[in-house]
Amino acid sequence: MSILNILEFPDPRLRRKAVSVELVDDTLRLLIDNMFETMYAAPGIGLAATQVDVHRRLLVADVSTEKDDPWVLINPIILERDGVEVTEEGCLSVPGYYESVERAEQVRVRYMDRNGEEQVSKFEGLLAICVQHEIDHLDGKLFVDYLSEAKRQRIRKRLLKDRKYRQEEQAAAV
Ligand code: GNR
Ligand code: NI
Repeated sequence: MSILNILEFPDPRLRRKAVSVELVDDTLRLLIDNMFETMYAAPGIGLAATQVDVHRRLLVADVSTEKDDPWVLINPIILERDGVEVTEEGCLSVPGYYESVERAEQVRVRYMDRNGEEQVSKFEGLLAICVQHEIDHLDGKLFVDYLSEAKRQRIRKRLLKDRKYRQEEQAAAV
């Protein structure tokens, strides 16, 4: 297995809209396994294919403390939303920033599992928040899009500055 590179805001590739998965085969399952390894290593509670520069409608998640409850959602569609909840969200593609985002409290989702079987599940709690956050990624949307323009620009500038600094450090170390 391998750890994949995670794209960071404001990378324009995070804005691409992912296309449906046509075939659930061993090649896709290898990608799924690599996405889990990448998510657990980060560490994060979810990861969308878009974040690893694969523009297919696929996400993985595990919000359990023991990291023993892996979920794979292929071609997810939200059928129903219930309630409203505000959560402090973070994102592996926006490292170091946490902000309040309003989402549905519960979602009913149709998707395919890793065997290509159609499923419908109802999600609640942190998993419901995570699934909505990941589906946003598949549509090219980030949690910073729910913030004010001023806040988003501030985060964008700081991340670009951090990255420039890291690159200079790396260049100096050679
Ligand atoms: O690791 C993550 N934590 C998190 C916390 C609150 C709401 C959403 C998330 S998802 C995030 C991992 C990630 O960036 N997935 O796209
Ligand atoms: Ni994210």
